[in-house]
Amino acid sequence: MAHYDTLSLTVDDDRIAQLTLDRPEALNALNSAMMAEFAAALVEATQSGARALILTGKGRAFAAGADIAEMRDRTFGSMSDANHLALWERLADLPIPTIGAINGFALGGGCEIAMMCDILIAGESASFGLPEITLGIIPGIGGTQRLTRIVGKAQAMDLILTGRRIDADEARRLGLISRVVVDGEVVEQAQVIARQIAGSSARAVRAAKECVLRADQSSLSEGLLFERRWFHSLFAFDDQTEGMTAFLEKRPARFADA
Ligand code: CO8
Repeated sequence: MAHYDTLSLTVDDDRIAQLTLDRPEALNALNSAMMAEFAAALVEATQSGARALILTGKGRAFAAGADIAEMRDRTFGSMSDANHLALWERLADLPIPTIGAINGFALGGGCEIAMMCDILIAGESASFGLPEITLGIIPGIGGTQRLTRIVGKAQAMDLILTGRRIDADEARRLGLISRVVVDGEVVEQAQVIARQIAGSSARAVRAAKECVLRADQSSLSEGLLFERRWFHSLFAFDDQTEGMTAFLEKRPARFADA
């Protein structure tokens, strides 16, 4: 694994990658150096053959948003000319499942990155919010779009226009996250989920992820056709025969590496 200054990347024997944002002194505020390393680490994790990626933060935050100290003196030119921030979006495009393990504050850009994950779980004392409005800006890496799709217009307007923070329970009630777990066990629980996923057919996992994501981007009829085509396609691979034979023979399935 390469050395990174603002984050760490590990891949264990079960091929679970863990990317940990590591600027705890600034509550893992997201700066340019971290964005470049983040994009590089996603490539490295994918190329390592990882079957799932856990994303978390070191210390008492997942990430408290974009680095305000770095951002304060930016201009329209410096932001738009370099299409600043575009690299964060790479997370949403990752082919393998991503699990956000939210261990504390997930605010602003931190909340936006969290929403790019496929599965989101959080510790009891985690908190979420898009407080950009209080800084004279708006969310810039998908917050207005993803939050609205996830929780609907009424809740998204409430959160984005007020900038208020919500706790993990409210986030779960709104459908922003799927599970609340004991503080201190967030990464462990994410690993349990990742191992479950890694034990399934990699092709079926990829198909399922693509189909669910398609629901946001297509009409129902197009999405249903996309799903059916993927469903048919999976019968072209040995994993389908193995999975069904294993069930009938009452033994665990042994799926081939994809
Ligand atoms: N940027 C820079 N430094 C930060 C940030 C931040 N976003 N958040 C916290 N820090 C620093 C603090 O300045 C402080 O540093 P120091 O010890 O040197 O003074 C250290 O982290 C600890 O923070 P606090 O002392 O404030 O800790 P508290 O427990 O009192 O408060 C809070 C924690 C509530 C999380 C508070 O730090 C806070 O409100 N932080 C800012 C949250 C925020 O407004 N986030 C939105 C930023 S804007 C944004 O994300 C734009 C998104 C669009 C682009 C996305 C690009 C990635």
